[in-house]
Amino acid sequence: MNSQKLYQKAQAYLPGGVNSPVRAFRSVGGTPRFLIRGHGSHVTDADGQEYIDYVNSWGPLILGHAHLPVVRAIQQAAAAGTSFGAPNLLEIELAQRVAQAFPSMELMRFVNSGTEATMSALRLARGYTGRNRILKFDGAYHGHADALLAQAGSGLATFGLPASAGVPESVTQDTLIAPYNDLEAVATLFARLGESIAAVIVEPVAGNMGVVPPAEGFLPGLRQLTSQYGALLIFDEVITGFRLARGGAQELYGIFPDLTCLGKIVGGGLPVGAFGGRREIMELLAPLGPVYQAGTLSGNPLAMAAGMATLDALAQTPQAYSRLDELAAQLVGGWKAAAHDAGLPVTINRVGSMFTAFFTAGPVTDYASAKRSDTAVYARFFHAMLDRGIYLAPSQFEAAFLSLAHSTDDIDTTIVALQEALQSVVAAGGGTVDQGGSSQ
Ligand code: HOZ
Repeated sequence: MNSQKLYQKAQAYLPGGVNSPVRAFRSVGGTPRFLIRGHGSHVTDADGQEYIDYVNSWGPLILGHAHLPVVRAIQQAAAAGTSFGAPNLLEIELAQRVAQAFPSMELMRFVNSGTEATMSALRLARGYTGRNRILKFDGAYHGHADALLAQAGSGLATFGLPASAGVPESVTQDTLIAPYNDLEAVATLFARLGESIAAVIVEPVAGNMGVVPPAEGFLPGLRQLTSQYGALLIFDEVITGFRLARGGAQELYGIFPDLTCLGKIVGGGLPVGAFGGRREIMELLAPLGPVYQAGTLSGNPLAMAAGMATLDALAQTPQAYSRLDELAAQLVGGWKAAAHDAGLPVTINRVGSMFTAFFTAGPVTDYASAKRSDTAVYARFFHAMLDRGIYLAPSQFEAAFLSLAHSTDDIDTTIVALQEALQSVVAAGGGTVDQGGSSQ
């Protein structure tokens, strides 16, 4: 198998053979597929096997793979120079489009990844408020900046402990952790420590513990508490921005943060992040203010061109979001029916075109309930789907994404595969692969 050979070769040069851990299939077992081509809703691996793709590069490819106008825009930009490290025209054009979709982002800065966006937004929030503490939610993932690689210790809503080797306790001690959707825990923390909290950072729809929607009142409650205590509300819309609606989750739920972090779709599949918000906050950023942040490839013309072409194609696609929603509803409906027929307890959380099927009776409302999913069953299911030409995330704790390139035929084919795969999982008596936990 070519993927097998490539995986062996990769391990000679890259730790674990990969450049990002979840790709190594450790939580589902087996050999990661080396993907050599993507077209529309399909990807092809090094063995010539084709798959219907529900990973979509973890979300950016809302138009599908190698969408022609995006490819052309990148080619055209590349021919004019790949990087200047100087102001260029395209960054203004993309910023204008983002500001139109996200009115809360009065000023913004482009960076190269979601990690950079969240890390920089937190620095800015600390600079603006003159406070050190930040609050994040258990199981939420905002990239791999040290302060955000924190996990809860024992007890409710405690100070963060390092979630990775190499992260000093001195960095995570200012990170407070509360369970997602637990407004009471957040209120308790604010009552105790509110004067020292710079910001609450939240995925308005959690996407990195699997998909978990915000409970009724959760986002308004966060907005109210942060305003009351003079802390900033930061929405990490790296996944949800331009995915759930043109204006992201903030448009969908009508709750507007002080700062927003974007990535993925805004770069059209090239490496981009962005953070932005109220003018008076953003004006603290260098060169206007004292909060430092910089990058040679920030505002890179290729990435800006890919982002612009993607946002333009989205804007020109009639009913883009209702079409995505309908396709996703059709797929999830078939998935639920197939799980019911197979007699497997499955809870599917879906918001628009992002969703996760958890192997538990549910409900899944936070990280603790997400972790009740039988991940060994997920591993068997994942491989049963892969064998049938369906490429899902190689981890239970991720989202599946649809693109506008997916067709109703793709959905029908996937539902047939789901029926067979779920039956085969039941016939095999559940899962056998030992799990290593969440794979962010
Ligand atoms: N951080 C991504 C999962 N939420 C995975 C990135 C990747 O492996 O490409």
